[in-house]
Amino acid sequence: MRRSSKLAVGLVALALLAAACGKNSNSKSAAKTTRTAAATSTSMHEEMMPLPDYAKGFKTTFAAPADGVKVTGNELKVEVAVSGFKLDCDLAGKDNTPTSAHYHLLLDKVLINMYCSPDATVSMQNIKPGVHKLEVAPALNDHAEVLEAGNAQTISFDYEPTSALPVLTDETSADKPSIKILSPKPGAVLSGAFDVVVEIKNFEDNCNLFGKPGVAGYGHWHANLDSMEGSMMGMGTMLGMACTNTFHATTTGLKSGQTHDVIALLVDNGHAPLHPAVADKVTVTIG
Ligand SMILES: [Cu+2]
Repeated sequence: MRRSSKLAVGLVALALLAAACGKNSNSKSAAKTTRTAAATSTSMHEEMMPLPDYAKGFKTTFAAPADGVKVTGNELKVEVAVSGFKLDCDLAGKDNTPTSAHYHLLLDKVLINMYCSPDATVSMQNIKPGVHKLEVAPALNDHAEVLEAGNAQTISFDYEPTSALPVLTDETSADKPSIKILSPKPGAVLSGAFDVVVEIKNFEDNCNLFGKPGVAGYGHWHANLDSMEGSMMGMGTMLGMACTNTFHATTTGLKSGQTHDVIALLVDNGHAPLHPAVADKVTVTIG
């Protein structure tokens, strides 16, 4: 009995996926015009479709909290159940694989972050009191999300703070933001784990604002490999996001002898690169 209901869910997911693909391929121009913020990059749907067949088997759900939970504190802890793939952030931003991926949490349809642990915490910083949506979706290494109903899950929560965090507001400065990669050094030969260490000036790095509405002068940075353009506002080649001066990276998934650019770029809370771009890069070799 269990088996057949699972199969039914799978078939529905397949049908939905097929329907979604068909719909998207017929409305490419519409998708483009609605994504003016990323006007220079290719339409997200165009890059994302079709998802590889194996993605149909990727599934994430909330083990906790329950749908409709009331949140009175300033963070919401979630527990995610994953099936059909192994959580692996070491491969994020690199080639897609049929077995490893990660998951994304989205707040009111906006990406918060990528995760590789079943437990995650969502900050209520700058969230307005009231009902909000939280979605969990499998994400391939290139961050393409599997958003179909059988793969992703959306719950709502009611934020009724007893003592809300002070709202972070625009911070304007005459000085331009900058980011510089201090490590690795250009020409470094890397093998295994390595840290990308940056120096950021005139910009407030803030994790609690991931996926929140924009606040001038605030955001975080992305560590990318080789490119900061293309699908999903340049996130297709994103190794990960950071809001401290250090990002822990690894050469896992890269081949010995290859040359790559490690790029660090400043982004806003919604993960869009600053305009004009503020970035730095170093070229390294995989040992
Ligand atoms: Cu980001």
